[in-house]
Parts: sequence; structure tokens; C-alpha cells
Amino acid sequence: MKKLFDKQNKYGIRKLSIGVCSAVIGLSLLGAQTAYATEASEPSSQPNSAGAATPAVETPEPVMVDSAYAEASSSKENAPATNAVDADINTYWESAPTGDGEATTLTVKMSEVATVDKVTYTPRQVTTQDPSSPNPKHHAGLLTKGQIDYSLNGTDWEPVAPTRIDGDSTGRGVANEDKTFSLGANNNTRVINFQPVKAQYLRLTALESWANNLPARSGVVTAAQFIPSCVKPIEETPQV
Ligand SMILES: [Ca+2]
Repeated sequence: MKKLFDKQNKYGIRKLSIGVCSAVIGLSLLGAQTAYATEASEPSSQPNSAGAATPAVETPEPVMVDSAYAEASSSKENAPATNAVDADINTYWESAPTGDGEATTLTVKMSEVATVDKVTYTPRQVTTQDPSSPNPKHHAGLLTKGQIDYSLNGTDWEPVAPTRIDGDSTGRGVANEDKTFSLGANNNTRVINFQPVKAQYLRLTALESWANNLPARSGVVTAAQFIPSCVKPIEETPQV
């Protein structure tokens, strides 16, 4: 029985892994910057021109975000932090800022320690309705400036060093020198690239967000997805 469970469990993880990685591949194509081909699920078996046998290259296994874990400094009802890591673009996390100056954060966890060099961020996709607004259908909670910190244990944190933003057509998606990053105020999916780090936790700190025509909501931050892209480092196993 245990064997069967293990098998099913592994299959479940692999299935999720493919789904998340496919999403990242699609984004990379949109960004037209990088061919993110390392997750190809099929081994490269094309014959090369010389016909010689290609030596097997060990490819690190992708590591998945823990879809059962996500924490936020605050969340609106029906918009929990785990909605940012559920691989469903239509569900989202929404902060519920108290206005007391507390930083708005979203923390996600990988299933194991991994090498991470990018995060895919998508704001809430649906517009919100507010009858009191002159523009009752509007976007709110668009992250426009943030910082990402990483941790091995969920206690000690260091900021990552952003290198490039992909998928931001506004020209405002930039990596800043002070290790923060800026995004255009739109609801597109962006990929925040940074220098690779070894981590199990990533924490987004929202520094600025945007809501059109509704200053009262400008402190709100949303994430339909905030998903690290990572691989397990190949490590030499010491022989005991
Ligand atoms: Ca979601």
C-alpha cells in the first residue's frame, strides 16, 4: 500500500511540476529574451550531425513551489496567500493593509532547497467593482515596486539582486541598483530575474502599488501568481 501511495504521490508532484514549468516557458517566449529549454520533459535524443554518441548530461530536476504553503502580512477574505502558488491564474492573493506602516509581504516556499534565479509575478487579472468609483471597473493592487528576499530556513533573509525584468512592455520594468525592482502598472505577467541564490523561501516585500482612480486602495497588493522558477542543484554525494 505504501508503495502505491508513494507512486501516486510522485506522479502528482511531477504533473504539477510540468504545469508550472510550461507556464514559465510560455512567458519566456513572450518576453522573447530567453529560450527556457531546460525543462523539456523529453530527453534530447536527436542525432547530431557527426552521428557520434552524445555523452549523457545530467540535468537538474525542477523543484516545485509548495502549493500548500504561503504566508502574507495580511490577506483579504477569500483571497489567501496560497492563491498565489496554486497554478491558477484566476485566483489571487490580495493584501488587506491596515495603514499602520507595516510592510506588505508575501512569502512562498519551495518543496526543497533549490537554486532560484527568477520569479513569475502576475497581478490579479479581474477588475474590481466599486460603485462609488467614477471608474467602477478598474485594476487595483498592481505591484509597481518591490524587493525579494531569500532564505534557507525562513528566519534569516538576504535580498536577491535583480538583473532584468521580462514581459513588461511599458519600459518601466527595471532592476534597480539598490536591489529593488520596478514594474509598469499593468496586469501582465512579468518575470523578475535575479542572480541565482540557493534558497527554500522567497519573500516579496511590496514597496509601491497602484490602483487607478482609487487612492484609498493604493496600498493594496495582489498576486494571481508569485512562482519561483528553480532547479535542484546537482551536488556531489559524498561516499560514506
Ligand atoms: Ca492563483
